[in-house]
Amino acid sequence: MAAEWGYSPTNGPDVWARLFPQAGGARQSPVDICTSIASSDSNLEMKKLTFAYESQSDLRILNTGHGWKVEAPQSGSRLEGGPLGEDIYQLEQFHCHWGETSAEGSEHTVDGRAYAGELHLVHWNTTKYQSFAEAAQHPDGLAVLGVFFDVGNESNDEIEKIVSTLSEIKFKGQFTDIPDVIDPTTFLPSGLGYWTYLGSLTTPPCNECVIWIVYKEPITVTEEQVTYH
Ligand code: B30
Ligand code: ZN
Repeated sequence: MAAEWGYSPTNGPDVWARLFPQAGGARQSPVDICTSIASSDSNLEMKKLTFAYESQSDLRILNTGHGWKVEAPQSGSRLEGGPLGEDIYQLEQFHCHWGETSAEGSEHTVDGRAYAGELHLVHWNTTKYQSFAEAAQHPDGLAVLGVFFDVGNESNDEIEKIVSTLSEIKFKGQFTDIPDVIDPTTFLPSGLGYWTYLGSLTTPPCNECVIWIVYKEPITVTEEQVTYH
């Protein structure tokens, strides 16, 4: 495989397992969510998934070489309940996946259909583990919320706060401060139904450490907000 992983035929998902053995495992993400097979679980409704997110200023945004990532360590933003048992998960970072055109880009698909993009809010289990790195070595270490992007006429104000900084971080490794205050709650759709399953990081090292929570309802962004390259 080429020196660095990516998404081309020579360094893409089909060959990741050569350098990252976990990528050959049995709980790999993303998956196609088959709505006719998905079942509802009354246990999940008994202890509702709740998030207590804090508005954040002075967040740093980074070009990772495969997208953008906003770091939110010590944010105090917490996620608990639902499929997370008794443990509390803290927001560490959020990032996005998108494609060449708005016809593709999401990682999870629903009945074979891709959305234009997918936002990931990445949390780690602070009840059981001491650090994000430690949590990523355990099957209940991380919880990632996935939110699909649908393309429409209305722009998303919170996403715009991020998109407007991207011209400053055109190259891998560059970073800048986000001048606006971000409230992660506003990234979530109004309908709070979700699918959940046990999976993995979707990129190398592909650790099988993620409790996935994927919102059924997408949020709407404009074509311009999701096709920046
Ligand atoms: S995801 O939400 O499943 N797409 C990581 C976190 C979440 C996901 C995927 C990967 C992660 O922490 N990866 C290891 C660290 N990364 C740095 C990073 O977060 O930006 C190193 C890397 O991949 O080579 Cu990209
Ligand atoms: Zn991701």
